Amino acid sequence: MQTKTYFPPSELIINEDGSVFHLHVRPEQLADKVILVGDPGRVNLVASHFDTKECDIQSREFHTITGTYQGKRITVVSTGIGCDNIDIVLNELDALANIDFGTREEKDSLRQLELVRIGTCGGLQPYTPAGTFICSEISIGFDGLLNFYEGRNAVSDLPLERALLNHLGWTGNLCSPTPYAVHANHELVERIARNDMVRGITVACGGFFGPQGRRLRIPLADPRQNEKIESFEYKGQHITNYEMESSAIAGLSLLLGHKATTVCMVIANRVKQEANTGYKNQIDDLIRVVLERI
Ligand code: R1P
Ligand code: URA
Repeated sequence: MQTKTYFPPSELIINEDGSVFHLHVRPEQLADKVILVGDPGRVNLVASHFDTKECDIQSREFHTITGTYQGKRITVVSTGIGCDNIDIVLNELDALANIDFGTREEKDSLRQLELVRIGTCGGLQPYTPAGTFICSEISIGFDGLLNFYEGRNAVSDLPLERALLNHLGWTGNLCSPTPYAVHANHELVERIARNDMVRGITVACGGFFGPQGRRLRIPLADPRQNEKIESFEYKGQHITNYEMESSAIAGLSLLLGHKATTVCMVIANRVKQEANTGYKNQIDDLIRVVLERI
């Protein structure tokens, strides 16, 4: 008989109240449908549409509310900014679903979560002006997170990674960490994006400025980065947007067996050099669409 893996207290940290270390959520408080947002303030906006609420938990940048929307039980969690936080949120959500907190052993059967990130992004094509909703069919991580996990190559689109690196002509420091390309869950993309969202390739960066080709006072290692990103084409698809979390969400979900995709509203178009700072009301439209379709 196969022995089950035991996860000791140093590896899976459980708080005294039975909640997981960073999120402070207990296993019974997690729904199968999960909406991830960056801004902790956006959690209240999502939950303002809920018909019922069963918990409201705040811990650091992680704000979690579980409730129901038209009969669907949904958890909304904020991740803060960046893929480093996604490593925490995805691993802790999966632990809540798939590890028995009493025995500290993996459960016998997989509980699959459905994860949809609702975020903001920078548009990289003339057809993605401010206000556009973009669904990430593929995410390319410039953040390096997935490189630390076994199986990284098995879940990645290696030919796409190679084609992009050739197109960028990057070597040395610019290739460290190596970019990884991962696909969102196809069924979820079809259900969430339908025919009214732009679908595309999203690049998730390890920063908002230099890594997204924004030059303020520090010159960039590759001043032509965005020009090259915008002109890249692979199997008829283009890179549509920059944000900072979708690659880690798609990659870790593939490794853990969950369904995931990211939808973002464009708040700055890099080609047109325009930004919309009054987007906070408009993102509610995207929230409503996702709540209907999740
Ligand atoms: C940067 O301003 C932040 O906005 C985007 C980026 O991914 C990054 O987190 O997403 P959110 O609006 O979800 O935070
Ligand atoms: N979020 C990003 O990461 N980049 C942008 O340009 C806008 C929002």
